[in-house]
Amino acid sequence: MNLDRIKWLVFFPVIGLFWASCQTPSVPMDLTEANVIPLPTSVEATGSSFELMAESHIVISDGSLQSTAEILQGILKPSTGYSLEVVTGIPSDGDIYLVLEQGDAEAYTISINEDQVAIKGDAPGIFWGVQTMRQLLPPQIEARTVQPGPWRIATGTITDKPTYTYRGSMLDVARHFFGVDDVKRYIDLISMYKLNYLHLGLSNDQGWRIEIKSWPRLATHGGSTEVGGGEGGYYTQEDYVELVDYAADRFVTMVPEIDMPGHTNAALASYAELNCDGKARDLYTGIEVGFSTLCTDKEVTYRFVDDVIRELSLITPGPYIHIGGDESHATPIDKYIPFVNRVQQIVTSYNKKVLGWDEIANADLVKDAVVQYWDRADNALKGVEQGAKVLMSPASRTYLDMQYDSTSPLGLHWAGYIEVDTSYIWDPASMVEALDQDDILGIETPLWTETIETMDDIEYMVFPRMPGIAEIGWTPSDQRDWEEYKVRLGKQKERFQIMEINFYESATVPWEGIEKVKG
Ligand code: IFG
Repeated sequence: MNLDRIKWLVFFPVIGLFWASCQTPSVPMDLTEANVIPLPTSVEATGSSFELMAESHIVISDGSLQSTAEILQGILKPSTGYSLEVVTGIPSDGDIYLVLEQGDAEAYTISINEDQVAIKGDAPGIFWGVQTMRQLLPPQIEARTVQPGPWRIATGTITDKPTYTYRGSMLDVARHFFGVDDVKRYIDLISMYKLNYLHLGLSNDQGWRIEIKSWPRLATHGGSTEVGGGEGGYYTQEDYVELVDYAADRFVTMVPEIDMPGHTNAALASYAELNCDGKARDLYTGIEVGFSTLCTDKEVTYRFVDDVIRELSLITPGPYIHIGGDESHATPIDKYIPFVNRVQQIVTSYNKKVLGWDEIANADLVKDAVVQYWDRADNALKGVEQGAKVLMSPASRTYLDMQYDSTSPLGLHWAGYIEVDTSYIWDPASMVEALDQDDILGIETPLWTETIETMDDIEYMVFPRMPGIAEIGWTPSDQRDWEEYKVRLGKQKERFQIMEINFYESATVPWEGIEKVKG
């Protein structure tokens, strides 16, 4: 047999097989088989595919979409190697088209045909549509180095909008301090799953984390340590504004918390006059709660609160200031109530809305106050009786500082062990008797950091439970089912691995993806 025939019979098929094996596994060409989290409201497939090409552009219908287009370009360019120039105007074949249209808040549609992907909606809706689109592409799209294509998306139409308008995460940066870059990554991760509020726990017994120019020792002294005695840290107001802007570009609204009158040892250690006995407290590096209180009898306390709330309001464009109010066991209730009432007046005097842990419902709530249910359902109901909305953060379902199970190396378990299924199988609108969906502003998943010290620790606790809680905030409960969701979650494994997310590989999830090299 001559050489030619051998080539045809052996060489080319081998090359062909090799070439095929190098191809990015193409996503299923059935759009309804896409594994998007949160589950979109409706998906219709037309059974063909769109392919992103080197000549593709990102076309925007309005200059206000420039930032979203550049964030999309930042996702696609490193892994495809395509320049994906952002231009304003009319799209050509092969382009991604972002079209600003007024409609339901945060709603979007993605229309995919063989020639174009068009994402239409209001500004946040388009950003959420971009998060959905990145999940329609192969997981390799998340790589930061050029991967082999092709980059195909199944054709069809996705129509989507959120159930709750407030879908948040709370990051406690007081027990352990996390720098600007860690918080930016956290914002990247929560916005990928359409969470739109970041509640930062800026002060607590163990640390004060935000510069207040009129009370400088709060940060310089109160921010100088943390749980375990580490060096702590704090955000200058410039750092904080950088985080607010970074979050805003991803349609995440910042909610700063100054916890009071309890959980205030860092402030009490920084300024003697804030203590009833006039003696500054020692800095505290333990994890007890409920032992501290501002001196509610002294006028200087309210000047302090006013200065703090004023400076914070000036650098917080979002509607809420969180005043804490939890676990004030060292503040007699007859002093707690007038204190919370005065603090609420201070917040509203700076045109901000009050958000507070559920204990604040024992005070006289101002208009538009929001009660964050974490512990006492009766407090949540007291809030509703006063006309407040409830932000659902039941500790037994949403506290991601809870261990997954008794073997988890990180976390606490006072609210119980919270495995991935436990954090998903519940409905905010039926969690508390007599608390209906109309009473609920939304959902928020707190991560307290007594035992959490690094970004890897954060990711271990937040992945994979946070995507499921994000789905609870976004997808109607009658469209949610754990047996179906866990399969979609399992298929996110490759994406987590490529993004180097340090996720917990829970046994409750049927994981699919690159086998982790043990060792
Ligand atoms: N409860 C405290 C938090 C934190 C948490 C740890 C609230 C509102 C226990 N208050 O949760 O400061 O210590 O799981």
